[in-house]
Amino acid sequence: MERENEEIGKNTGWDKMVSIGLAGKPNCGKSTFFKASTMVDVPIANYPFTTIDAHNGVTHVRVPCVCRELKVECGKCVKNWRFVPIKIIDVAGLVPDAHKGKGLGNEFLDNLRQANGFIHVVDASGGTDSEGNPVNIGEHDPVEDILFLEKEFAMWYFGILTRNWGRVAKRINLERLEVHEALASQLHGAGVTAEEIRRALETLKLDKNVEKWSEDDLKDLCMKIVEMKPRVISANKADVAPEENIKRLVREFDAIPTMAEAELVLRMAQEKGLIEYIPGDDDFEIVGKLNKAQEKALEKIRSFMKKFNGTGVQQCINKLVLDLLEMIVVYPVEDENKFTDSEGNVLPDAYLMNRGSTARDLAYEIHTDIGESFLYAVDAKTKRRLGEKYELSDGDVIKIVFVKK
Ligand SMILES: Nc1nc2c(ncn2[C@@H]2O[C@H](COP(=O)(O)OP(=O)(O)OP(=O)(O)O)[C@@H](O)[C@H]2O)c(=O)[nH]1
Ligand SMILES: [Mg+2]
Repeated sequence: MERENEEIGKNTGWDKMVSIGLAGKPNCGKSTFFKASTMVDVPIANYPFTTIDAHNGVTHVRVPCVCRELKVECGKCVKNWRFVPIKIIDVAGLVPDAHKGKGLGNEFLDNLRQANGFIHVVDASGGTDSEGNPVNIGEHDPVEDILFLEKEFAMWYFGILTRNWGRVAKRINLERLEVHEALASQLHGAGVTAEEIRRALETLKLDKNVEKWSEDDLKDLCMKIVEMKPRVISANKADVAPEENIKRLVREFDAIPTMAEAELVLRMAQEKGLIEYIPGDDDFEIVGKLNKAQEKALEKIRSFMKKFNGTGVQQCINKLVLDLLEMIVVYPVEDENKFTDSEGNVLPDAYLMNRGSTARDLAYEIHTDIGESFLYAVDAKTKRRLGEKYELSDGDVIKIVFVKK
């Protein structure tokens, strides 16, 4: 797996890859989640600031492979589950007042700006305080951590916007600029898009004249912008969390109960040939010889998985990318009859695309030259010819026909 990370790092696709960030206070389990989902070795320990430098790795979204529907063998999936690569970023923990430089401060926020969305890892057990120091289980309220993280992000945006506010507001009026676009150019470095700002503005009734906005107006706007960023709450350490914490996090924040540690154990046991496990499944099979301690540990994990439908790790990733970022998977092929590339590989690639993308967008995604010389596409399932504006559906198998130079 580590080799895969290096290889992907070298090709240009790395920059274009969908990326998700792991956010949260110190000691909540971000690196455990990261290591489990990438199998990249990173330090994990029960004290704050174990992680100092950000790590990038490759994890996967799990989708049903289209080979089953097409009744072909593709050799690219695991028991008809296809794992489509995305980038995941593990960062240092965030403590209150990070935006003022406390803890490791703004560096953390900078490392996350390329992320399309976040998994906010929360210590649902309440066994660590707001700075990640161990306390008794149930002593700290995890909801506080969610609210504080959102506020930190908002204050970070606010800090950027207020830096040049007078000048920016004047320019918006003088040059009649679109407010969301002008603000997006300020917040670009923080990874905020014009669309997120536009939607945030829609929910607020701010004065048409931006020069009349108060500091509180700007703060409100920043809080709304944070709400627009796709994020999933991972209620981690659910194995030791009080029941009412889990219930509340699920009910109020749509959180996913997670046991990142279990996912890590399962992936390592799988690598050693002790078990058969497909990430995202709600069970596993023991196939190797285990000692008593291993058996006991795995049975504890199995009962967690039965209760919560899996370890929660794959569920968080899938929910963020497929439900919140609204991405679909399409399969480009060169031979629409055999579903292969030019070398005969069946369904060689699976691309994550934004819902609403067109056949031409797919052509550009494959290669700029193919996008520019696009003629038409073919739906390999029906053999129908498709125009450039055809809107892709999840699971489409598409051949692009273009002018060869
Ligand atoms: N019980 C339990 N403990 C967990 C779980 N996931 C992680 N831990 C433990 O939580 C502690 C912190 O884990 P890390 O992954 O280092 O946490 P982090 O958020 O990366 O911490 P920093 O890098 O310091 O910000 C370690 O002792 C882990 O073993 C879980 O699902 N259940
Ligand atoms: Mg860490």
